[in-house]
Amino acid sequence: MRIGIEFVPDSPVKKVTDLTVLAESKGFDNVWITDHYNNRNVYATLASIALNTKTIIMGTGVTNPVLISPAWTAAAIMTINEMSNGRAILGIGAGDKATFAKLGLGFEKPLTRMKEAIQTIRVLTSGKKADFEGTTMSFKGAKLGFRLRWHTCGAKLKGKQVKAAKTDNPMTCEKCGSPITKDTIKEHLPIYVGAQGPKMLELAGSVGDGVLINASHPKDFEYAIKNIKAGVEKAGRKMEDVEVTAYASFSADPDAEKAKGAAAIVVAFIAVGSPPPILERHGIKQEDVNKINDALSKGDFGAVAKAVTPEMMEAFTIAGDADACIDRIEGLKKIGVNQVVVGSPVGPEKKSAIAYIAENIIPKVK
Ligand code: F42
Repeated sequence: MRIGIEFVPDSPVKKVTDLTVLAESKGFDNVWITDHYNNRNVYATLASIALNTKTIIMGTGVTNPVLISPAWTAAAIMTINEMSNGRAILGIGAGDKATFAKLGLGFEKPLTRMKEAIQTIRVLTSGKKADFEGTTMSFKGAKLGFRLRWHTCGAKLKGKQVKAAKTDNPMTCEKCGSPITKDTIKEHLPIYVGAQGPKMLELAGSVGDGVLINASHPKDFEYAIKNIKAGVEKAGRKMEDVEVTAYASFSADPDAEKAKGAAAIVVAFIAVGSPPPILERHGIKQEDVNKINDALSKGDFGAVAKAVTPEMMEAFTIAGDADACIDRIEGLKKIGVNQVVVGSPVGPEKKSAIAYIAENIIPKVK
């Protein structure tokens, strides 16, 4: 089980970077930075993180192929990959329909667009030319002007070292002292698919190195894994090829009620954004969700928090003291989740929650 953390860059890059440095020092494996046009830019944030950390794996969590061309995305994520010495992951999803409407952008064929974008990004990030006529996009000989390859020890490789690896006379790595062979060269950029719907989950199973599922409850992951498996089988792959990641709302504190209180507003937003089948899956009444909508329309956040029911808390967040969070993570592990991302709000206060999670949860679930 890997443990990641999500940050929303709605505060200055320096603050998000400092929190990531803290998370890295406390043993978190991954950091995921959300991408919304109205926040600090995701790649500027990742660039700062790349230069200020040493081991943590970093990803967009998630960008989209509507607002940003896959060619631009390929160059941006490979720049972060270069700056971080091969620690970048591209997280990509269909995008936020509500914000696209504000930007005058459409949301046609989101699944097809994702499929074509991933195909293009794979070609471009492996240094090849994209010549592609799709339904939602087309490329006529686009190619990145740089190509990155590393030795498994993390050393960046030069063209002559890569060339020699293909011969019987490989060169020795200056960093680790072992030979650079074609089996020890790392080039592949991992792509994780943000997915909720059945077809998107299936696509993630067919083409993703991982899948980021915005959910917190085992029932949602049972459903998701069934669909991911269908994609894995169609593509002749294995489930081990896809890292199933719970991109969960999370709030931990020694005082369980305080932890739950901090998560209430996040849970309210998830509840109002959830389609009827998800509400039904968790036994949540539409009339209870309507009460949140009423309070939201009046801007009364006190009433919003009060309108959140215990069923909503159970369904949409992992919140409580360490024992409660460990129980939930162990449950997710049993059904096939490989990474849990500690998402918003993390806890009543981010820095102390990171320390609390690192000391009391991470050692028990790893
Ligand atoms: N969105 C953001 O904008 N920013 C973020 O930082 C962000 C983070 C994030 C993290 C994890 C995660 O899982 C999602 C995240 N999202 C974020 C949301 C993400 O961008 C998507 O909005 C979200 O995942 C919802 O997408 P979905 O997987 O439910 O897919 C939607 C688009 C959907 O309708 N899927 C259908 C399905 O069954 O999966 C497929 C629809 C389909 O088949 N469409 C056809 C096609 O060709 O595209 C066309 C059908 C027709 O009738 O034309």
